[in-house]
Amino acid sequence: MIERELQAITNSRYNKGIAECNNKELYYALLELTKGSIQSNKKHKNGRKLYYISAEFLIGKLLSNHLINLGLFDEVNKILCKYQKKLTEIEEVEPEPSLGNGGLGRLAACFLDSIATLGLNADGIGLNYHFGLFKQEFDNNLQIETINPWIQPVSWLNKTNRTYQVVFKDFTATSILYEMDVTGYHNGSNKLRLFDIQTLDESIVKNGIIFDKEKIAKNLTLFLYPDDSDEQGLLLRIYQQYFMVSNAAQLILDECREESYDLRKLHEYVVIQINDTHPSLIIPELIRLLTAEGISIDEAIGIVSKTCAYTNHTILAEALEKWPLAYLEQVVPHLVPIINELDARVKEKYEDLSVAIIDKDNRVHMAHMDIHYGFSVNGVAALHTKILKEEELKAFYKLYPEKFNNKTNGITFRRWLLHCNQPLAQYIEQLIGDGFKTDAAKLEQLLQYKDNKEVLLSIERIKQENKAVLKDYLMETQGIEIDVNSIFDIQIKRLHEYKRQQMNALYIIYKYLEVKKGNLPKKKITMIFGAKAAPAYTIAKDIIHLLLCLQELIDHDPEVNPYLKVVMVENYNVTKASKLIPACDISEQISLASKEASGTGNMKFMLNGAVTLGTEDGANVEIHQLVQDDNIYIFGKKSEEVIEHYRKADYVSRVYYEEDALIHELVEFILSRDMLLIGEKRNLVRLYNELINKDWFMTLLDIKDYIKTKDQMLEDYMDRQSFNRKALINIAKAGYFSSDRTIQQYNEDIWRL
Ligand code: B1N
Repeated sequence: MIERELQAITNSRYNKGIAECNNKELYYALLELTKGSIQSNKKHKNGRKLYYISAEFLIGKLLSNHLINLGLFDEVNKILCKYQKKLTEIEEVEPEPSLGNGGLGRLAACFLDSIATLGLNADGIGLNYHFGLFKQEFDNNLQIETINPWIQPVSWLNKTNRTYQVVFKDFTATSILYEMDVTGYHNGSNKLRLFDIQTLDESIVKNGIIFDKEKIAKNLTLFLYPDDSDEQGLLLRIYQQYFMVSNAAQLILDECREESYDLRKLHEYVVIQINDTHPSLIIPELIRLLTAEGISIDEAIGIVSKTCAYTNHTILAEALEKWPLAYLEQVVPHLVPIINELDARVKEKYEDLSVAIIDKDNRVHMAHMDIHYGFSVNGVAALHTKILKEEELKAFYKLYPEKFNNKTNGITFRRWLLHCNQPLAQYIEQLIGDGFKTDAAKLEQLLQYKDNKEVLLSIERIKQENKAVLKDYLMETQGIEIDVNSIFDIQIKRLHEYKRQQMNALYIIYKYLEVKKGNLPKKKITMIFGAKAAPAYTIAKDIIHLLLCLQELIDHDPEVNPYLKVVMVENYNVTKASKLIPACDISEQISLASKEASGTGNMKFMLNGAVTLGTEDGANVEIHQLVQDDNIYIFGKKSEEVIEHYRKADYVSRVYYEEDALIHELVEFILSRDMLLIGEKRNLVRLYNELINKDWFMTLLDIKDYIKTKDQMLEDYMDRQSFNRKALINIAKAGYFSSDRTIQQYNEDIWRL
């Protein structure tokens, strides 16, 4: 049946049979076939509807995702096999939309998958960035940014007729709405709705990612969060945010009108989840639009406050948005009176100025607006929510204890197990049946095999198979040769000092020096990194430089390269994650305790049988509780202690550097003769000084414990059976981190759809 359909498509498109088509032609044929098979969810026409608004949806490639969800994956694979074609090769043709930076955007994508799977009535709303996040290239051991065009004439995007006017101070933009289907696992579909500006001009981008930041009408949806280090960058970000939420608000009210809903009862029909503060301007915008309908400002504020819910994703001060009122005056002056009114009401009610929306420097605290004028505030892991309540948002928790709740993040097992690790998924099915595919908690049934030698050996063999696949992939894509008989230690995530890739780099230096001294590891270690640094984040780029230099140094050192290999994967993205994660032995989750709100890579690794090496931070804390001490490697200072250091401002990295001989040696190595021969002096010196004089994220505080714990882990790895047992227990306990569970909790506690 499917075969005939595919045959018909290739015939009409290319005048060829399946056998004669190349991978590109087959990709477009499969795209057409898949699109034609998607059915929308009409079940909930009259229920409450969720709008999940987010500046980012890091959806990854979609072909296999849809095929799995539609139940067509196995059949299509078989058909292709018959014609000696491979889906994995066809997938290479599909461009990856990079509509997200990292965890926050990927979370939104996992949520859409689970929302559709659970049959909930919901849409995602965001922006259609033409070049998404930049593409990363390495040149001379430095990161270079180029554009990542992903939109093609034929794609998963569908153009609609919907268009709105969005009024800015200096011009009025006309929008156009694109939509993508979001399929649920064996259950209908929802929509991801991406707004674009009609006047966009891709040709204004020159030299990498440089473009004229003042031509808003031409640049508005070119990039996701462009460089925000200068004033024009910040202004552009406000333009983008308002464009997104004004479109969203108009769309939401239109859909209510189409159903003849009473806008005074908006909250009965609509719930809006504000994903971090990027969409927060929806609050004043909705109030503005409701008052334009003749509703009083009092009532409008009341309605909106019952409709909006806010998720916080970070406590990092620099990521908490505070817009200068003067900027808002420049871009959206019509919102300013409303924001002033919202602030005045807060100031009238509460004496504590720390909860004000507009501070004494005339900056608008977006999160404060969300908390006062939304009905729910949630953190994304137990520890993170605790810190919000007890530290960062303590004053607000006192005012509104009932609004605060935790929703520990999750990941979709369709992409992060069924698709990325088919050998493991099939083996699990063989052992415990396929119930885990719809009820992730059933993975616990694997525990009955935790001492079964044969099963443990099979788990090891599957990992080995996945390592071989990764080896071929790295050879093909980057010409890098890795040894499948080494331990794969992987740290993949955005580059940020709080995530402490620099600490891992110091470990590499430590191992390098150990080998030089003749202390050889029992087994070769392959340290793999993938990370993009924000174009304006100098120190992050210096850390990439350090890693690339270490890679080169070790590659060219025959004394060391039999024992140690460093690989920096270029342009790390969702596609690369799905190749790296199934091959991993050691999952690096080493952020400074209290700083990583949750992490979701940690969950993906665990699900694929990697063992975590991590601090008591974010969701690592919950992983630790689930797998217990024997099946995770925890090190470093706890969040209370870290927070205490910040409170007292008593952490001085130089003391660690001066008083500990090993730390001294590792840091000095950055400026060693060998390193300066390979790297750029300016970058290495800057990083060296940062570590000694600032080290805001306390690398030197935890480095010794990190080295000790990692070495213990490498030692324990040698007992294959016992390490495989840890892997199995991690897989078995990963069920809790299914985003289906997370979404069920959002629905029960917040959305009530
Ligand atoms: O959100 C993820 C968490 O798992 C991570 O721990 C957290 O770091 C991440 C400004 C952010 N928090 N904040 C952002 C993204 C883009 C931007 O422009 C902030 N990303 C996170 C999912 O909860």
